[in-house]
Amino acid sequence: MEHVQRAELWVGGSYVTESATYPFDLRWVPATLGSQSISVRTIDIHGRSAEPSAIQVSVKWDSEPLKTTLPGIKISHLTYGNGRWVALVNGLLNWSTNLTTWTLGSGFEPSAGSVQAISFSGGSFVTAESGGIIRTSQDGIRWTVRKVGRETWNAVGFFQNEWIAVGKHGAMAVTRDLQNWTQLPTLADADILRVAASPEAVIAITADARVLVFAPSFGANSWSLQSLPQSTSARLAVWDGKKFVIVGSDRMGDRLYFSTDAEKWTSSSASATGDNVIRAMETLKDFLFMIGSRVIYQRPNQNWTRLLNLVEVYTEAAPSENSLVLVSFSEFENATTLQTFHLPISPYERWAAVNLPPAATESGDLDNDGLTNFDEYAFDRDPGHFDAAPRLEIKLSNPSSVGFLFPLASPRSDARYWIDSTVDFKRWSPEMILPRTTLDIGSLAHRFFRIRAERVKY
Ligand SMILES: [Ca+2]
Ligand SMILES: [Ca+2]
Repeated sequence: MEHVQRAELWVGGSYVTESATYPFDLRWVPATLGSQSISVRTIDIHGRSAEPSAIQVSVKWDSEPLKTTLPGIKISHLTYGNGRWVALVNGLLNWSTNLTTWTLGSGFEPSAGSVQAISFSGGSFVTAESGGIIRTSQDGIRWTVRKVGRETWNAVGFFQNEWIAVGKHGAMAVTRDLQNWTQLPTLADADILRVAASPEAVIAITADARVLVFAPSFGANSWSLQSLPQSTSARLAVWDGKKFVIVGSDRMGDRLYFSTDAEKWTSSSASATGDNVIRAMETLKDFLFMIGSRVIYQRPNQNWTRLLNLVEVYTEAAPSENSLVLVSFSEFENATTLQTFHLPISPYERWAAVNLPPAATESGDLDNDGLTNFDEYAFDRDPGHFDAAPRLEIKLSNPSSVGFLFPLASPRSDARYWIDSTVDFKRWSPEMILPRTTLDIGSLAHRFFRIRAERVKY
């Protein structure tokens, strides 16, 4: 075999794609999970083909959680930023790039306070510690220690170029440079546990279920104080990209509070998510995750969806670029378990979350242009605007074969593009899958072609 001209990829005995350009980059999006056989057929310039034996691969769902157990170490306060993980490992600040190998950071004095929280905010790692200690680092490796007052700091947030520290007995302090801190007058005597910020407002929650709200639109540097109805305590708060979410609890269990403007709040029992007790709450790319006895997530404007049931007790969660890591520590086994999984969405779902109203389905046609919502995605059209159907251009290369020009600059990775043919516009037969572009039509007098997109779920 000499001078390979093109290579074809076959999966499970079916043609998938081909390439005629060295080094023959062949891509395939699996449509089903489990074991599959893959083979590559090469064709040389004389039309002779060769096919080495097939290989077996196992296809797993992208979101299948990866679990790691690290014996002998206790990891807590896991945080991600600047391409690095930072956490308290056996009580000391460590960093890691792979969650498995941990290295001690510098600038940690054992005599300093006990760490209550580590956050990555405003481009810096910031700790909140007892004894008024706040430690900062750009890279998560070298730390600078500062003493800000005497109270225990519980959390640090970032809002409009300012870091805000909150702590015991209503302590609050702000800074613009992480060096010079200004302590604010105390508004609540209870412990302030968490702080969360939207583009317009910042909220801080107290252990006795009150919410401190600061918004520049309220006027001069003023905070307002509200009470969360029904709850006797509050402990978690986030901004999920669209709304503030607070987890509090009443005698019946946990309650969730929602507000887009930090003024008007609605609430529901946490059991609406399928879990009575929420141990951790995180956001990642406008997705809101609740971790209790299971992992539940909510897409923007959509209902709760269960992702997985948990066997271990996971007490915290940390988001990185596209994945969420859950952390569990067992005193009994003296080991930390980490579970990692990627965002449970396909490229189509990500597009739909931005471009379609919540109730729209992939087979719906919002703008009545004959293209389904999925077609609009697959052919890069506007789901809210009447569009022309995708044009399939044909070139005749020789009397017995026809070539097609793919009508898109780049195909979607979770769409499969079919060329169908008909002679009578009544019965269509599938002919081949793009990006294969040449079809042998033999001596048939005439035929019509269309292009069709099919969703590949993974
Ligand atoms: Ca449409
Ligand atoms: Ca359209």
